[in-house]
Amino acid sequence: METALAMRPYPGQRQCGDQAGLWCLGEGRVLLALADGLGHGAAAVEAADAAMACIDTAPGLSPHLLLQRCDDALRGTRGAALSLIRLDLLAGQLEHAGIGNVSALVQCGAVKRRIASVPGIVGAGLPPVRTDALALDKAGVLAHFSDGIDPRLDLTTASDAPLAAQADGLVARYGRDDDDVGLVLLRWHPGWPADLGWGAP
Ligand SMILES: [Mn+2]
Repeated sequence: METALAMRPYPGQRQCGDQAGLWCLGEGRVLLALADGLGHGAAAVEAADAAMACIDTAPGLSPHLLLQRCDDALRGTRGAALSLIRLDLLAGQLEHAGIGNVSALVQCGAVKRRIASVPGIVGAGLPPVRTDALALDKAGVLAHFSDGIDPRLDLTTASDAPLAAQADGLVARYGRDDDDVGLVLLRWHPGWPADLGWGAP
């Protein structure tokens, strides 16, 4: 498994109001989080940081429960869009729950799946949360991104180049210049997760 992160702040800002996190939970389970603080600048950064700090207290909870905890933790902030993806690499499964304009794209061979979030704002009272589940193939790539990225991004060219270079290239090509931009790429290979020493007992 490889990951790469590419963030770009709103023009003129020093900090990016999009924040990403990755937690390795053991036994081949990984949690990815992407938060987009509303607007941009310091208040957006504060909201996105609050989401990451909240998740960090209990990253092993389900995406649904984490959204509820973050909704409480972000009261008093401007609020954020937040997408949570939990991968179980031993079981070959993905679980997602998200609120607001943060989404994901999974590509396994010719199969391409978009994972959308429910409209709303974390910190302003959650709408009904939907959890999506997806079976993962043995090799593929996942992009997790804010609305600072054009959702029509194409991962088919993301094949052999180093993942960090691909992330930078996707931001350059699909990033909007009137918003914070946040993109995480995660790629897994045949033989995973045994090549990480995560093989089933
Ligand atoms: Mn945004």
